[in-house]
Amino acid sequence: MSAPKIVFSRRLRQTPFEQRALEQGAKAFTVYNHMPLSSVYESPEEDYAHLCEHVQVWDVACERQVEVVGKDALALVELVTPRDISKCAIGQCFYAPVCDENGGVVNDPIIIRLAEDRFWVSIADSDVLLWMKGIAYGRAMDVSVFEPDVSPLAVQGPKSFDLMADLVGEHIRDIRFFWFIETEIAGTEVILARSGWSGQGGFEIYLQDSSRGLDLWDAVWRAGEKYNIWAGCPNLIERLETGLLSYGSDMTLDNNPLECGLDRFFKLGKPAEYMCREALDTIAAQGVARKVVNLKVMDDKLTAPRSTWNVKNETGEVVGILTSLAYSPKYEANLCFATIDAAYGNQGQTLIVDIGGSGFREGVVCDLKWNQGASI
Ligand code: THG
Repeated sequence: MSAPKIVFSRRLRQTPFEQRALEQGAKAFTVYNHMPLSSVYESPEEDYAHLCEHVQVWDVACERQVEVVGKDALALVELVTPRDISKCAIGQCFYAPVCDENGGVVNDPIIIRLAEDRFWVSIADSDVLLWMKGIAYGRAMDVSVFEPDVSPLAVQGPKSFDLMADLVGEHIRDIRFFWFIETEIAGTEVILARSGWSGQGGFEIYLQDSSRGLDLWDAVWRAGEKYNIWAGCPNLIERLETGLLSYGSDMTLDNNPLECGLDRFFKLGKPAEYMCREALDTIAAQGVARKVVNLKVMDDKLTAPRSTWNVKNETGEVVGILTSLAYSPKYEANLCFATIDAAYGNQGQTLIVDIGGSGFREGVVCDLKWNQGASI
């Protein structure tokens, strides 16, 4: 049976770079913020190997922006996240969970501070625009919340620095991780940030005029030809090696940021008002009931399941579920994210993965760098 196809109708919003992604041979797409996001070009393994050695350009326009501007902009952004946004300088980006009143993770965006009273919330796959517009309206805040004509194009991989230096100038090497500059590429104004959804280093170019998407892509492409540039996309193998959680897969509204380990990006009890304050204080006082962990499964190369696989303890009791999986050539193991009862979530814990009723494999809980602790 051949795989079903995605129909590119008008309802599936078009990206400014989409034509180039298709021309470059994107073989599969997923849908993210109501937009196509490519997921494979050659094969997941070849895309991964190339990303780790060269440079790729990614159409990540689906990482939509929610612009928040006006007198109450900071207050609104503070309200929706436990991270202290008053510490985010103009020119800086903060990775910060957006949480509801129960502490549930609504999204895990990058928050970009463009001015004292102007932010972009660069979202993962959920409708943050509606959430934030609703809160602003309900509280009669003096702020405007809308989706601007902004589309990120990522340039990722070890050779991205040489490429961008050729294209924009040597000064781009001085942009610190999670900071940005304003510049021009292909005659169009862009925000150039040192960020991106891989651990291989690189940049994100925020295009601010969708009619110039192909020109921007082509300028990057031409500068990249001498560095063996490929079209690419967020890669499952690489993001598991790097430990990047994917909203909707590894965490949902049903999870709180403490059990996801996102609390390493903020400290509870910031001065500003935020709507998940009480909920997170209560969870922190009681301790989390479960944990999102890195689980390493040795033996043969497994293929990610469509539905979740159960994770069991030594007596066969279900203690969690596996949410993402990829075979890593670097670690010669299947790397997974799993949500596990807290009692079984410590580094070095061995667990049994029930691979869809067709067998069992032993897994071990690892730290963020896939170390498995002293007990193994
Ligand atoms: N770029 C932009 N927008 C985005 C993403 C992106 N929106 C959706 C999604 N990705 C948001 N999620 C993440 C998750 C992790 C990181 C970036 C975006 C990330 N994390 C690093 C880490 O965990 O080691 C560093 C975080 C830090 O030190 O602050 O890079 O990719 N525009």
